[in-house]
Amino acid sequence: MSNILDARFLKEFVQIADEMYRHGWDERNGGNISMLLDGNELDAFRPDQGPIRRMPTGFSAPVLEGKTFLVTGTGKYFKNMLDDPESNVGIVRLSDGGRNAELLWGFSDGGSFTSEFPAHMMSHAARIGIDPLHRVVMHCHPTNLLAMTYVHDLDERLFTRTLWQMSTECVVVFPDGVNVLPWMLCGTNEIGQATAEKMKTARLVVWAQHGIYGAGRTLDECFGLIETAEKAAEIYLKTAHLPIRQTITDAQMHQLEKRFGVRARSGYLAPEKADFRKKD
Ligand code: 2HA
Ligand code: ZN
Repeated sequence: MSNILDARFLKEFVQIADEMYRHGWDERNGGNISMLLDGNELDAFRPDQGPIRRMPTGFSAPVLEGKTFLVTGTGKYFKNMLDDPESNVGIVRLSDGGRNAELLWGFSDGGSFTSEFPAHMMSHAARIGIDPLHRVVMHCHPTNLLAMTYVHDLDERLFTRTLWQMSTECVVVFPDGVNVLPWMLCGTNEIGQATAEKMKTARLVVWAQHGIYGAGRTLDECFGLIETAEKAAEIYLKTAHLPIRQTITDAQMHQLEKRFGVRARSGYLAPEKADFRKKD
């Protein structure tokens, strides 16, 4: 049996957590990550061992029955993930229709999964329904995106359009845009359900005055999504108080759609014909 600490999926997971910490997105115990393990990743590491212990989840998620996740622990610091994965991270398998999580590895100091487990698991359930290759949910507290939720309209179309205008690659990286939840109490099934609902139409969900959720097929994709949106928010905050002389127009975004083969979220850009009329 191989040592799970050598597993590529675990190394990548804690490396990304460390990168997030170094970006300043995960102060103290802020943030959490979960990644669906698609089955055979674990085969080399724990042939047929039973669960270490069983932990109630407080919700039900029948579509996740039997699915296994690598997940960060409650109260754990991203700063410490790389040095000590075994106590900061766990591998859990959902059972009893999602009502219980069986610990297969990790949380070696007696810990448990993140307090945001409902938002993570419900988001996984929502994204798997849309994209069979979906794997990763990531939550963090990026400074500029968070700051933006204090000064910008929280209307999803307006919020998305502002981010798209802040850098040419934004509409290409997140053509589905950014959904926004108003401030809600974190760690609850209610915010979990609301986040999952928002995840049905976008891979980025901002929690106003708190942070952001990202979903993706890989750790890199998910990290890159948040990184791109966060950089756009930074440019917004650097320019919002200055007189704007020019921006990226909707006509230019339509050019980007064609060049990169993406479709901006329906109704978020002015129709192309309207742009042509404006130019006449
Ligand atoms: O404690 O980020 O939302 C981790 C969090 C809660
Ligand atoms: Zn948080």
